Parts: sequence; C-alpha cells; structure tokens
Amino acid sequence: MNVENTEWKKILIPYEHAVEELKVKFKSIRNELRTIGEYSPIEFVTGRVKKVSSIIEKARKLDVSHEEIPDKIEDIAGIRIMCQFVEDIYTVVDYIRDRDGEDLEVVLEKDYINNYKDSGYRSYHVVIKYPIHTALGPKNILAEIQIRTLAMNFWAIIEHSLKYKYKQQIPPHINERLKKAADAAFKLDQEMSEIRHEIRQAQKFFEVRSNTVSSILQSIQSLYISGRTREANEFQERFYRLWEKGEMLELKLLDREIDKLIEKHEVYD
Ligand code: 0O2
Ligand code: 0O2
Repeated sequence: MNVENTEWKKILIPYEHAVEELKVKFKSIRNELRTIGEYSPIEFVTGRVKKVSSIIEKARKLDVSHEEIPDKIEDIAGIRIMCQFVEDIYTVVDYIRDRDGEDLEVVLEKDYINNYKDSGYRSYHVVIKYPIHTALGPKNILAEIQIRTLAMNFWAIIEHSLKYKYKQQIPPHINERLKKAADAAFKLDQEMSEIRHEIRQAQKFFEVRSNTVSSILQSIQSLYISGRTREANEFQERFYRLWEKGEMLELKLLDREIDKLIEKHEVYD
C-alpha cells in the first residue's frame, strides 16, 4: 500500500464510524416501532463511505482543494433511508429535525421532491454535522442523509448506473426514456399515497397475526420444555385448527389462554 492510500484510510476512519452509528440509529427507530406493533415510516436503511476516486473527482469538479474536502464535500459519509410512502419521508425529516442540537446538527436541507432535478431525480436530502469520538479526540464531520420512496430509489439506482456506464453522457433517446420512467415513478408514488391507509391496515393486520402466531408457538414450546406435554399437545392441535381457519380473534384468545396457564404454573418462557 502506498503512503497516499494510508493517508486516505486515516482520513476516512471517522466517516466509517459515522455511517455505522447512523445506520444503527435509524434501524433501531424502525425496529422499536415494529416491536411495539406500530407502523414504521422507515422501510430500510443503507449507508456507504464515498470511494476515494469519487471524492477526488468531485473535489476537482467543484474546484475544492485537498484541505477543503472535509468542509466542502458533504456526502463522504452517506446514509440512505427508504420509505414506503412520500408522506413517510416528511415524518423521517421531522425525526431528524427533532434531533437537531441533540446528537446531530442540521446544516442544510434540499427538497428535490417538490423541486425535482432536470434529470427527473427526486429525493429529500439533509446534510448534518455529526460528532465522532476518534482515538485522537472528538471530531465533527459532515454526512448526507438521502430520504426517498422505494420508487424514487429504484429510478435513482438505474439512472446512476446508466450515468456510470455512459460516463455521464447518456444518449438522448435513453434520457427521454428515463424522464418517462421518472414520471411513472412519480405516478406510482401518488397512487400508493391514495391507498396508503388500506395498505397500512393490511400490513398491520399481517404484523399482528404473525406476532400472535409466534407468541403461541413459543408458549407451546415452553410447556413442552417444562414437561407439560399433555397441555402442549392439546394447545398445538387447537392452534393448527384455528390457523387453518385463519380466525384472528380466536388465535388471540388462545394466546391469552396459554399465557394464563403459563402464569399459573410459573413456567419460564
Ligand atoms: P435489516 O435489519 O433488515 O435492515 P449491514 O449494516 O451490514 O447489515 P449494509 O452493509 O448497509 O447492512 O447492507 P446493504 O446491503 O447496504 O443493505 C442494508 C439493508 O437494507 C439490508 O438489510 C438489506 O437487506 C436491505 N435492503 C437492501 N435493498 C433492499 C430492498 O430493495 N428492499 C428491502 N426491503 N430491503 C433492502 P440488513 O441490514 O441485512 O437487515
Ligand atoms: P454517489 O455517491 O455516486 O451517489 P451535484 O453537484 O448536483 O452532483 P451536490 O450539489 O453535491 O450534487 O449534491 P446534491 O445535488 O444534493 O446530490 C448529491 C447526491 O445526490 C449524488 O451523489 C447522488 O447520490 C444524488 N443525486 C443527485 N442528483 C442525482 C441524479 O440526477 N441522479 C441520481 N441517480 N442521483 C442523484 P453523487 O455525487 O452522484 O455520488
């Protein structure tokens, strides 16, 4: 490895920490909400540290000197948050604003949803300042959070890979198609927003059902382990019958009944 590579590795360490920490923080919002049976505006989270070649290229394009890179290149640390619905994007932006002055500082926001780019690109960007504790002491770094729907993400990924393939010079006929695809993605988001309440209800129903089923199965297993084989077999048979019929209320009642038995006999689950 040459000296320059080692130097870059050192520079990028706090950015790697920031990406890992921020991914954990946003994923845990989602996991917490799902655990308590609430809808999460965050579908999934990804993150990356920009490649050295891309940092150098961007610095050259923006006429930024090597020393100015940490202050002027905002997306060396990049977090991407995917949402199901456009409305969720603004809920996530509010979460981030609420944390302003707590564990991060909002530096600027770019609304490419209401002001989409000429390319057809849509997303909401929030640039933040984020404190990192390195071995050499505390350091504030910039990070860019891109928040978008699944449809916006699908479009952006395809367009990005075409830009890469054609080295930024996408032929006009493909550009036309991409613009049409961007319109289609926009319409898809609009349609999904229209039926958002129905979709969310269906998802909630599925989530509650799957939580109830796993709770029943875990309780039956606890009964087996504690030697209450006869009760476990009985509950298992009743569970299979209800499961086939698909009755949610009856499944919930069965879950409660097993819980009561477990409490009565102080079985550990
Ligand atoms: P989870 O908890 O379900 O999100 P890492 O931190 O190493 O686990 P990393 O390196 O960011 O994750 O992985 P990557 O490949 O960038 O993807 C991040 C997460 O997003 C992964 O889940 C992927 O499964 C998920 N993901 C990527 N693309 C899609 C997609 O199109 N739809 C959905 N629903 N999820 C997607 P995790 O982190 O393994 O687990
Ligand atoms: P990467 O890591 O390859 O994605 P600009 O000078 O307009 O390019 P600026 O002002 O530095 O960008 O920031 P801006 O406009 O907020 O956007 C930076 C990032 O947003 C880009 O990073 C992309 O990830 C995404 N983005 C912006 N415009 C487009 C677009 O037209 N198509 C796609 N697919 N993505 C876009 P980079 O630098 O491309 O890096």
